[in-house]
Amino acid sequence: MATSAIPAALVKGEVRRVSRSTGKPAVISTWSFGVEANQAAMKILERRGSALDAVEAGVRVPEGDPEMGGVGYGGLPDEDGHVTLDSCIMDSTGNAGSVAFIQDIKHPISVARKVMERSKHVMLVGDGARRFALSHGFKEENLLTDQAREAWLKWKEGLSDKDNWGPNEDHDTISMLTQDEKGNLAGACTTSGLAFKIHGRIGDSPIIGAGMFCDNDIGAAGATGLGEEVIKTAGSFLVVELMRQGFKPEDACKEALQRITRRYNGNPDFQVAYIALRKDGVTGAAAIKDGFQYALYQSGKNRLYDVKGLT
Ligand code: SD4
Repeated sequence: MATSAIPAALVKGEVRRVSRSTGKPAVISTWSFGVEANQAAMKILERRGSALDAVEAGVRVPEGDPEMGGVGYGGLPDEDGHVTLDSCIMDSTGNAGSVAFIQDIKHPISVARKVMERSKHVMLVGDGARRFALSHGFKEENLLTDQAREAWLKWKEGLSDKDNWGPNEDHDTISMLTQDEKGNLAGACTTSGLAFKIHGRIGDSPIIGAGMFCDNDIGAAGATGLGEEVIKTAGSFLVVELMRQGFKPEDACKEALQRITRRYNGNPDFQVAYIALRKDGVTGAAAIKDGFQYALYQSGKNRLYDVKGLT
């Protein structure tokens, strides 16, 4: 993990079991690939690592695995055949880093963390982000797998004008929220975004407050689904602000989704889902359509949950 900031001792070494009774530590993440990602994050937390190290380690799992849901390496390309990635990360002090429309770098989340820790900026885009990554020792790699290229060719041959936002389509974003033993929170969101999108399209995932938001006094939230709708409602920020106003995590997620569904007469034909983790360890999730799953690792159990859609 040369280009990751996670201390090696937290990745390998002796596990020190921590208290199971408080709900801390906790990891929640989107979709079924979240189960394996949670495992990696919890490994860090059990060794008393930070929420930030854990969240980075967690989302690196699907980012690096071509078989796992198409986050990062193996992600479906844009309409021109380019895999372009969006990622953001936020820590318990309110620091944030982000990269958008970055190409040829396998672990954009670690680049986002470098932007947060090694630059004065929050967000780097495109070739600038790639060059920043290369200057920090990341390797240039072809991220388009044969499987993803075949899917792209099929899409082109079909001259389809449809994207893949239907509720039953594969989803390809991991949002993850972590709480460490000290109670500190962190969040990350990383994706290859909408398949066959227009070259240059950036979704919600790298946008702080849209794809993910973390406020260490209140809680954290993360999104998946149609990014354009998440951006227009400042989705993750809204979920956290609703929790600040007293909404329970699940109710905050539902209320934030209703800001979207109201604009479509209560029945949009796309999916958006949120996950939330409150400062006291209570979690929640909601989705517009059936089919959303999230993984929660808390009190010693790592489980996948189905969420019933609101519409
Ligand atoms: C995007 N929100 O780029 C992401 C895609 C996603 O499950 O979440 N897919 O709009």
